[in-house]
Amino acid sequence: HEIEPPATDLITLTRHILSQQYALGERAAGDLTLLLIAIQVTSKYIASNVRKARLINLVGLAGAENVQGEDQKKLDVLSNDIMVNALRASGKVAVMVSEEIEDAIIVGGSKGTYCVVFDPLDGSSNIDAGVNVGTIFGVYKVQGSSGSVSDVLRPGNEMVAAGYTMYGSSCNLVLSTGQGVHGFTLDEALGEFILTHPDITIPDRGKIYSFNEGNSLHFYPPTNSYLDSIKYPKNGKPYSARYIGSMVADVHRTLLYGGIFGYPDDKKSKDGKLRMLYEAFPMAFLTEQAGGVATTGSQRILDVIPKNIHGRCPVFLGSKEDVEDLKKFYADYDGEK
Ligand code: P6P
Repeated sequence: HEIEPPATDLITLTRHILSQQYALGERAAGDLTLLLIAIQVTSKYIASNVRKARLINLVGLAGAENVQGEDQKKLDVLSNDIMVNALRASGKVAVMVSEEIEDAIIVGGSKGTYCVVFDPLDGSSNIDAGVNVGTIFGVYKVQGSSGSVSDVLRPGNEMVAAGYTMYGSSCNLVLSTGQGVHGFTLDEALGEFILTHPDITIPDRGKIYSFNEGNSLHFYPPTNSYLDSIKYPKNGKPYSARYIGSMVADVHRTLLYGGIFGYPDDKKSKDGKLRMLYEAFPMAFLTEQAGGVATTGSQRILDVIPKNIHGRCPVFLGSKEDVEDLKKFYADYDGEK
């Protein structure tokens, strides 16, 4: 049995970004390339902290002191600081919005040409249980302003790039710059993200639904009607339920296996739970780039205009046929909302 020779033509994330930018005619290593490389470094650093979190008491609540006598930071606060510092240092960012920070960060005197919105460690409530968590980010190009909140209160359809890094059994970075969706796996020996999932394409229909049915009591009728239609189908097999409770992990599985992920609006949460800028928009961008559909139930997620930087919206995304089925139940509904 022939031993496979080692690959001699590794496509690293850096090389992939450069080749995509060259395809766009940006011969020099442009600003977006350098910004994405900065984001890549933050993912590696966060990955190393998540990996050793339980060993150096980074999980759970802050309180303990570390060797420098600084307050031990919770992993999500640490991840936030890593991203804010790296993005500021890149010199490419005019405005930042983080899930961890109340107000937008305007990078003073910036010549930055991009705005980055991010959740530095989404799903962090799951860390203590060792469940996959992730970083989610979206990128807007600044339209010639010196940087203000209005540069990010824009619909997701104006994003130029989006992605996530999932910290689990391996470290996977999934990225789109508008030319399809590509997945990379961190080779810790090399310290490089290697292209392992080129051109991720979501199946037209799946067999999995991913909702927190613990909220069914509060769901509006169309949500429950849709779920009943796949749990008690008139013909065919019922769908399987998979819900990890960490958006990055649930969306990653949906992109690869197909099906539908939903965090609905309901009587308890009028706008749902997930934040537009750094959860719904980036994941909707990736879903559409992978050939899927992402809706609030009544409109395309990427067309929603956020009123404030931490605004929420309902999220249903995944295989186009599954999401279109759900939209029919919403279209026919004109009851209480
Ligand atoms: P629930 C994690 O806290 C998170 O923000 C997302 O990662 C995840 O999809 C959602 O909330 C889970 O919320 O209410 O089902 O626990």
